[in-house]
Amino acid sequence: MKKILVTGALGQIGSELVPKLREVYGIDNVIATDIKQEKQFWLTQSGPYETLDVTNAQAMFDIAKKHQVDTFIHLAALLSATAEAKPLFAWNLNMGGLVNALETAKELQCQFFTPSSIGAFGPSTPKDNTPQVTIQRPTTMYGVNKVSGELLCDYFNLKFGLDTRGVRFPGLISYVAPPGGGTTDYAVEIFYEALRRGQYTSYISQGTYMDMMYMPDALNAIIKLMEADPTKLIHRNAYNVTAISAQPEDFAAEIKKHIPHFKMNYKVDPVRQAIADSWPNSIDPTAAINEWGFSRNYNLEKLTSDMLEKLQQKLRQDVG
Ligand code: AKB
Repeated sequence: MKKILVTGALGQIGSELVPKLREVYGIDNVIATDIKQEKQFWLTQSGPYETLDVTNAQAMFDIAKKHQVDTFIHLAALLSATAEAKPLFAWNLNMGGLVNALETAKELQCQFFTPSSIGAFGPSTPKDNTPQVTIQRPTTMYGVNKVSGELLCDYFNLKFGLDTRGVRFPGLISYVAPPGGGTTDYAVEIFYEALRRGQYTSYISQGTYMDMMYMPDALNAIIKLMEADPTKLIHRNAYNVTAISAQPEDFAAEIKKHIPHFKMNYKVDPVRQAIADSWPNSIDPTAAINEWGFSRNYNLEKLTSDMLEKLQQKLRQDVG
């Protein structure tokens, strides 16, 4: 990775991945792109930035060529709940953007990364310790996009020799940029509401397990996979990765250790609950561990204390 283009750079992952990549590979070697033009985003001022609608294939190619990139990190996509509300729009954006990104990467012979998700699994997938290779019959538009994306990345690798790599991310927890439109977003909102109001109403019911991961572990996973020896990669698109399997009350109990008066309420949203119910309780990351040394640093306890500390600082700065 010498010159890297990132799409969806102002989203939840991009907002932290771009600064991290700039730290490792140099500010001028990371081209951040996003459909948003707003000047107030600090990322647009802190290094190379281009406005890009990923459904515009020519514009994407022109930007990538202009900056002579050798690595393409394609993050722009709608998350599960939004995709379910606007399925056709989601198909066009998620798949159209991905095809354009793969074509650009092919023309310019770039290394390629795009995230898949636990959403690539469905109700007929084994629920516990879900294997790397298993039944993938998702019942959501997001899941259909993710499985299609995994297959498309495999196709570009097999057919054109493109160096495609990906992971199936669980719910990502972070304090820099909010996720927006996901099913696992409750696991981020709970921290904001715990600090602001001392209580949170969860739209996911008690007893619903899903995989989660703290953002620093997710960023390390992307960089480690992209730096991995290609001859070792058998399951390129995409690797199961996870750090925590938790239900809403596990987060509440952990937060209570820091904020004893914290109170959790439940008002289940049937749409997001149905999506969560169709996903695994926990996935098995053994292939990622064996093939490129995936590891996680944050369990629920460590994540919770770091998240509360960093978010409190952020909220104080926002007020001040
Ligand atoms: C979502 O909830 O849609 C995402 C995901 C697990 O892919 N966070």
